Amino acid sequence: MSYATVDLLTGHLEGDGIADSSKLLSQLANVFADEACRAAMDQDTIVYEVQSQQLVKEGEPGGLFFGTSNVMPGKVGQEYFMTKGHYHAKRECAEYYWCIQGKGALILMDEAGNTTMEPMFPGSLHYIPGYVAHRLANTGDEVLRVGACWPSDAGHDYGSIVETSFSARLMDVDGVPTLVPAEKK
Ligand code: PAN
Ligand code: ZN
Repeated sequence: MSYATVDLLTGHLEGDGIADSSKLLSQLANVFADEACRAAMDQDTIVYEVQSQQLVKEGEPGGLFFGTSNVMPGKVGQEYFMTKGHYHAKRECAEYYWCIQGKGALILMDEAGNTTMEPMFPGSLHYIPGYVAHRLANTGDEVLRVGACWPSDAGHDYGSIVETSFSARLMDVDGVPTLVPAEKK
């Protein structure tokens, strides 16, 4: 038996098997369109944090992981703070996301390179099918808190995103979150 709690208002996890990690601006080189702007900002700024309960080994088939991601409010130039984004290493693995608090967008890209977004608001539920890369962006002025559940053998493929990047970026265009075609890598 394991014992853990999830705070229903914030998604904060506490108890057995919980791992915490955070991503600082210093760890996100070349993730945002305006790399010069990112490099000029305070490198200790937290962009996002992830908590997850992993009760089986990563890679073990049949299990599930449960997590909460907190994406901070902020922008690099006109681009909203966001997660690195990934495909699952085991491409067919799907995932659920649900928004707990804040305002943002789930950015999705299929393997043909079509990028779309789904607005996120408290209570919004998002099914991410297999073969679809996913990334969270915070378009509001408070923390975006998102719950997630994914297979323990899904894994994360960040390399494909580094190579080709998402085909569109979520930018603040006159105050409106807008998907803007990305410059080709
Ligand atoms: C999430 C993500 C989390 C952080 O738990 O891993 O939001 O985003 P990156 O992994 O892209 O940095 C998930 O999608 N797991 O599969
Ligand atoms: Zn995922």
